[in-house]
Amino acid sequence: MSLIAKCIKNKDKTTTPVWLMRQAGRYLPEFREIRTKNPDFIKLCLNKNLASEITLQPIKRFGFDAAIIFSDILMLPYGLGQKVEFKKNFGPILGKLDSKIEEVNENFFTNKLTPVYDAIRNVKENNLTENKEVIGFVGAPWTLLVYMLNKQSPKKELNSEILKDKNKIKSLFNTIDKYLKIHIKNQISAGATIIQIFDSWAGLVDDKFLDNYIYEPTIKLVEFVKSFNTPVICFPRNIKDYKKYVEIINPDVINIDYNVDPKKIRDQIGIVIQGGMDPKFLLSDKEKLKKEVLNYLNLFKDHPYIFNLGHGVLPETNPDAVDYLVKLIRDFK
Ligand code: 1CP
Repeated sequence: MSLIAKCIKNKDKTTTPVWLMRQAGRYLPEFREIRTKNPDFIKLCLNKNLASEITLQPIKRFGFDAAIIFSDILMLPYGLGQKVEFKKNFGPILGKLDSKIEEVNENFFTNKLTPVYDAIRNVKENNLTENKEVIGFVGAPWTLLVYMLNKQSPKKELNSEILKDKNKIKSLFNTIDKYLKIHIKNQISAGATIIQIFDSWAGLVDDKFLDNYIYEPTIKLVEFVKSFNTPVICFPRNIKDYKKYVEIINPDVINIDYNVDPKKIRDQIGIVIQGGMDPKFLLSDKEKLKKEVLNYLNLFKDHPYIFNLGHGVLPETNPDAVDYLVKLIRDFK
């Protein structure tokens, strides 16, 4: 049994498992080497051999307890036929959402994303992932809806007009729900042993819309994942009330961001907790990093806890700092 499975299934507290969001990515020289030769990001995600190689890079280097498949949450709009491009130093740019989306069917979608599922199969077959989890993932319905309608990161600008047409939103939520379920099912069939749902823009939703935009669409997905007997991790980044979210959604694991007080969350929430540490600590000196890591490990020593960050590893992170982080966690008694 993997350390993560012991933590989730047995609520084991004796050993803290570790993996990091964005562990496969730009802070690794071996990733940048591949990336330079593959300027089209979507094409890279659809190259099953390179995608599985990139997924395994951080496992080889650091021996993390889980491999997260190298892909992107925006593969869903791509699979639905919406144009998705990544512009250097800008982020994603999506094309117009036209009525052709209604002509998409399960075959069309699955065919477009088959290399993602093949990459999961490749990763599963590699002995590096023996006794480790293979994490498949999706964007949460709200976060995907925002990208699909806003057509760029809401960090750049969120056009409030996009949320005015309630019928359009309802119908898009239905489409997203249908294809997210297909995407989840396909990833589990290919061998994903856990599903993580990233709601990166949950923090943008006003309290009065939480039911419609966050809770209702997410509950359906969480129940769907659980129906496969597969654990589900939710990350509603910057949501104001994690306790309420957990009570309503009831995932197996909740990933917290770095703007909340981990001690308060620990005292409020009974389920397995993941993450929390500000990724910026990986940019600071060893002493500061050590103090923060030990702070999290001590806070959670009597609570089932998976070490991770409060958001993704920053591109400017030195891999030596990640090495040191993993060592601190492995040596903690
Ligand atoms: O080289 C590059 O320029 C590509 C950078 C990159 C990478 C490595 C992007 C572009 N996506 C990814 C991979 C990725 N994305 C993974 C798999 C690898 C891993 O985690 O190790 C995962 C799980 C994601 C998830 C993802 N994509 C999220 C949710 C988590 C989060 O960061 O909040 C989001 C919002 C995206 C969209 C996305 N993909 C990439 C960018 C630049 C963005 C936009 C982010 C934004 O709007 O600010």
